Amino acid sequence: MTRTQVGIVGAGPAGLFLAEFLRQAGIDAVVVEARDREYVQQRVRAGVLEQGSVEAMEQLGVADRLHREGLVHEGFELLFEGERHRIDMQALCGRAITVYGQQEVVKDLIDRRLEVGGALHFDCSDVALHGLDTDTPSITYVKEGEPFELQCDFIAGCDGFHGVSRPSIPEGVLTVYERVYPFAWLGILARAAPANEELIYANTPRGFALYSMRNPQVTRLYLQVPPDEDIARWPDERIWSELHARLETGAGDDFAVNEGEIFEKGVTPMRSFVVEPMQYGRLFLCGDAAHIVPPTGAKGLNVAVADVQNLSEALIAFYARGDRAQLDGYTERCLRKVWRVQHFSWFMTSMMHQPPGRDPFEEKLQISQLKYVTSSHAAMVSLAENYAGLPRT
Ligand code: FAS
Ligand code: PHB
Repeated sequence: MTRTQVGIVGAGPAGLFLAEFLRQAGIDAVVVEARDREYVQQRVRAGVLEQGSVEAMEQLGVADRLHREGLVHEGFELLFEGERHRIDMQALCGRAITVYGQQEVVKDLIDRRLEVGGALHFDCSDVALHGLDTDTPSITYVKEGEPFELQCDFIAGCDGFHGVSRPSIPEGVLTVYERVYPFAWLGILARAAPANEELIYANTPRGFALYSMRNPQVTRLYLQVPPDEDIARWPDERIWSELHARLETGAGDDFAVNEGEIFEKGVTPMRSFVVEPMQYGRLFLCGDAAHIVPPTGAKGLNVAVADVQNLSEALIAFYARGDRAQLDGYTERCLRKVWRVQHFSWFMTSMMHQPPGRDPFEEKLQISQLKYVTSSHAAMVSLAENYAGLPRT
C-alpha cells in the first residue's frame, strides 16, 4: 500500500490541472489513469479556451507552447438567413478566447507532470474507490497485472462522465439534472487551411454547422446530425457538400470552405447534465464527472478548470490552516459557474440548432433571438462575456 494526500482519478484536463496546482502548493498527489499515454494525448475534444483557462496555464507556467501555437480570437461569427454577423468580444467585454486543442493542453500538462517526476500512472484497470465516508479513503487498481492500494486523505474524481467516481457515491445522495438533445454533432479534423479568421456558428434550414480550426493547416468542422447517426452514412464527399451548403452563403460573400484530407471524424451526442452535490465525504467530483454541457458554448474544458481551481484552493486552505470551510463549500462555489455555463450552453444550443420536426413558431423565435443578439448592444455584451468566460467568483 502506498500513501498520498490527494488521490486523483483520471488524467484528463481536470486531473492534470489539479495535480499541478497541488504540486505547486507542496501538496502530494498521485494520478491514476485507465488509458495509455498515447490514447489520452490523441483524444480530440475541446478547441476553445476561455481567458480564465489561459490565465490558469500562465499561472502554472505551462503556457509557452499555447502562446506560440494558440490562435487568439477577439471575436466570433453567427450565420443565419444567409448573412454573417461578427460578435466583437474585445470591444464588447474586453476579453478574448484562444483556439488551442484540448489534446495540446493535455500534452503540455503531462510533459510537466513527468518532467517534475510527479506520480502519474497510465494503463490502470479495475480502479475502485473505498472508504469515502472515512478519514482514510483509498483507491485500488491493477497495473501490469499487479494489484495496488493507494491510501489518501482526499480523492478527486476527475474521470469524466463514464468514470468510476460518480457511481461510487451511494444511491440517493446525488440529485441529477439532465437534458438530452434530439441531435448530435458530426465532427471532423481536416488538413485544410482555415478560410476564415474566426469561428462561425451557423443556423441554417439544413441544420447547424460550426466552422472552427486548430492551426493554420488544420480546420475543425461540425455538422448537426440525428442523435444516433451512423458515421458510415457520411463519406467524405457528403460531408464536404453539406459543409459547403450550410456555411457558404453566396450572395456577395466570397467565403468558401477549403477542403482537405479528413484525418479524424466522429459523432458526439448532445446532453446537459449536472449532479448535486459534487462531493461525498472525502470524494470531490470535478469536470465531466459531475457535469456535461453540449459543446455549442465551448465550455466543458473551461468549467473543469474552474472546478479544480476551487478544489485546489480549498485543499490548500485545509493543509495550511486545517480550515475545512472551503472544502465544505466546494459544491456551492462550483455550481455558480456550472449553472451559468449550463444556461449559456443550452441557450446557444437552442438558438443555433434545427430541432427535428421543424416547428415554424420555434423557428421564428430562433430568428428573432438571433436578430436580437446581433443588433442589441446589451444583448451582444451578454453573449460576448458569456462566450469569452465570466471572471471567476
Ligand atoms: P475527460 O473525460 O477529458 O477526462 C477523464 C479522464 O479520466 C480520461 O483520461 C479517462 O480516460 C479517465 N478515466 C475514465 N474512467 C476512468 C477510471 N475508471 N479510472 C481511471 N481513469 C479513468 N469543451 C470546451 O470547453 N470547449 C470545446 O470546444 C469543447 N468541444 C468539445 C467537443 C467534443 C467533441 C467533446 C466530446 C467535448 C467537447 N468539450 C469542449 C468538452 C470536453 O472538453 C470536456 O468538458 C473535458 O474533456 C472535460 O475534462 P475532464 O473532466 O478532465 O474529463
Ligand atoms: C472546437 O474547435 O472543437 C470547438 C469550438 C467551439 C465549440 C465546440 C468545439 O463550441
